[in-house]
Amino acid sequence: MKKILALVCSVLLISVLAACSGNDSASGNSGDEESDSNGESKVIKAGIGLNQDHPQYKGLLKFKEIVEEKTDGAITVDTYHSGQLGDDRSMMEALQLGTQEVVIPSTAPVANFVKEFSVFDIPFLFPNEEVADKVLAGETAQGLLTKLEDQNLVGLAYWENGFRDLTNSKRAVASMEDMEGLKIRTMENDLHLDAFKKLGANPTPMAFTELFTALQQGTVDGQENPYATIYLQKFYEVQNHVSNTHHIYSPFVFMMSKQFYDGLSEEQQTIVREAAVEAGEHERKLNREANAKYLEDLQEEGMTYTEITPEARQEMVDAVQPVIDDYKSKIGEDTVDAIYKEIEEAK
Ligand code: TK8
Repeated sequence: MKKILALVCSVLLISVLAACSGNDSASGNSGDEESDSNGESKVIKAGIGLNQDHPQYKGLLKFKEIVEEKTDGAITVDTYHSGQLGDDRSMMEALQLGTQEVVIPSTAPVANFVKEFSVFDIPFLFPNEEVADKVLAGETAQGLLTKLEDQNLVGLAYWENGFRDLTNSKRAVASMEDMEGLKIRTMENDLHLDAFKKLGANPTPMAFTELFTALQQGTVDGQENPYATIYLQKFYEVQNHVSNTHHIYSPFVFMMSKQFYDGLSEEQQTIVREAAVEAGEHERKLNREANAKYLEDLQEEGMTYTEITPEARQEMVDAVQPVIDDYKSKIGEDTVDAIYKEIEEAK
């Protein structure tokens, strides 16, 4: 009897010891750090909200390729699309907690963490992509990337979402009048909300991960995104009308968890920073080709396309000006003035 009891106790003891050692590796952080200093591989968990067909995901695969090649596998990148890891905001919070390493959100939700990023969400700010490229490579925009460090985030590069265009299931929109009362989903950004209210719509802030279902169920009538997103996310299945409002140019911000970034060697920090920029150029090229191509495909899928006349667009520009004036101080006068100056210089 005693022998059996002793045997049972020793088996129990061994399994408890084994379980304790498993926990360490599960949390991954501390264990990895020790092993990291010994040169074992590090894993970047990178998530986006768009699906695997979108240029943003192709760009992320390019980032993976460059990082894994240049670090000889010392850093590997696990990629997740279609909001598998959450929406833009929740993924940024995961970076702050150190449970995820990379996310590439639009600037609109980023403004909830660093208010100055709302400067990029001023309606009708950029006249075209060329000017946007120059300004995003400029002093003020690059300076804003460093501001993310106050939030335990590291901004490595700007990628492109693109000019946003309005779609809806109710009626063709040729002017502000046609927008009257339309329930429009916006990103989680107060400036977007107030601008659409000024345009006469009835806006609702919502995470991208909830958008398709909300359109399908009629919770909202419409939304606004670049043509590539409208097509590749199959919004044509739940929307009937598209107009080239081009009301906002949305950049993406490629960002990394500061905790993870600070744990890298200097050489590895340079590699991930340069890879984010190079993969961003690749993404931007694919994204422009996609936005140019998919407007036609949307019409082939049965959506009606309405061209906004210069007069109708000017009416919208004038209507939102009071909102822009109001947000100048909220965003930060210096940042807004600097960006407007750089836009003039870039034209
Ligand atoms: C995807 C979003 C999306 C954005 C939006 O995560 O929320 O409408 O345009 O691209 O970042």
